[in-house]
Order: sequence, then C-alpha cells, then structure tokens
Amino acid sequence: ISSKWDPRGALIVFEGLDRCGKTSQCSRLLSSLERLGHSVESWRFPDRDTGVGQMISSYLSNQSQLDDHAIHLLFSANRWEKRSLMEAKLKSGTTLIVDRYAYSGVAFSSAKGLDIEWCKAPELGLWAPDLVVYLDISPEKAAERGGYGGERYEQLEFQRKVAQSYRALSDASWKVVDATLPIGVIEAQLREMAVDCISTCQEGKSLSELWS
Ligand code: NYM
Repeated sequence: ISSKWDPRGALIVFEGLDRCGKTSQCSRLLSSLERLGHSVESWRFPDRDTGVGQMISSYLSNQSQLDDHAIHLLFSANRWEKRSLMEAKLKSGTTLIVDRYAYSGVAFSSAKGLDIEWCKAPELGLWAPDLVVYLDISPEKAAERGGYGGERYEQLEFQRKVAQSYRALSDASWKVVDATLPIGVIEAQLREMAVDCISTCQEGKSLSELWS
C-alpha cells in the first residue's frame, strides 16, 4: 500500500536540445539537493554502461549503422532495463534526477520522420516523471555554443527538427526554463521546482506510468 505514510522520492526529468546545458544543470541540482539533505541520485539516458547501452553508444559514434526503428527500440529497451531499479529507488525515498528520458526517444526518432504514435508505443508503461523540465534554447543559439561532439544528430538542421518534435510532444505540465539565462539563475529556478516536486511526492502522490 502506498500512501503518505510511505514517502517516496521524485522522478525529475530534464529534456532539451543537444548543448542546452542539461548535463551541467543536472550536476548542480544534484549537489544542491544533497546539501539540503535529500537522498538523491543523478541518472542519464542513454545509460551507456549496459549491453544495450554499448550498442547505442557505438551507433551514436557512427561505429555502427542501424535501422531507425531498431535504434529507437534499443533506446527504449535501455529505459526498460532500468525500470525496476528506478521503482526500487523511488519507493525507498530516493529522488532521481534524470538527464533525458522517453521524450528524447520520441523527439529524436520522430525528427527522422518516424510516426510519433509508433515512437511512443514502446515507452508505454515506463514510470511517468513527476516533473519534466525543458531547457529551452533555439537550435541556432545551441549551435553557437560550439562543442557539438561529432556524434550522430549533432547538426543544426537536425536539431531544428528535434525542436519541432519536442513542441509537438510537450504539454502544459512541462516547466519550460530559458536556457540562455545566466547559469546561476537557471540553477536557482531548477532548485525551487525540484524542492516543490519532492515535497508533493513526500506528501503521498502515487507513481504513475507513461503516457499519463
Ligand atoms: N537520444 C537520447 C535519442 O535519440 N533517443 C533517446 O531515447 C535518448 C535518451 O542520444 N543526441 C539521443 C539524444 C542525444 C544522444 O545523448 C545522446 P547525450 O545526452 O548526448 O548522452
């Protein structure tokens, strides 16, 4: 029985284009939540450490070629293989900060032209985030930041399509944060959102599944 007597951690997901600053904000948020005394872990997808993750990594670095549908299913499988650990962590009261999740899966694959409903189907039943934060930056500004690492997808033209896919996928529950604000300002906004979300979960909000 899950109730308010059984406080759980929050599932907080960060999404955005490549070079939007997600990864550094996730690590800043991890440190500040730890400083506030929360039990918290930072995760990311793809998780390149699993067998499936190694296949994904080799695809992203252009060392292997895969059909668009096949790689889509691998990204999804990579989340499914972490689902039960995710549940255990959340139910034991640990908050998870997750750098990319199912929304990336759908946004990047549908940007290639795959049907959006087809893309959403394999994600059905994964844990639904308690909070989705979208770090908003234009594809042009993100490209100006430089440092596209030469991985697959890291090209302006493709990122424009990804931005459109994210727009199609987003809903009113997403918190959109201007990713061009000073780092410290973004950090403060994210901390406030996360702390609010954590208290809602501690008050007994139950875990739900995608696509709810
Ligand atoms: N990506 C990430 C996908 O295409 N599908 C997914 O399901 C996920 C989680 O992988 N360009 C893409 C987005 C990124 C790339 O992610 C690697 P990162 O955050 O650069 O490690």
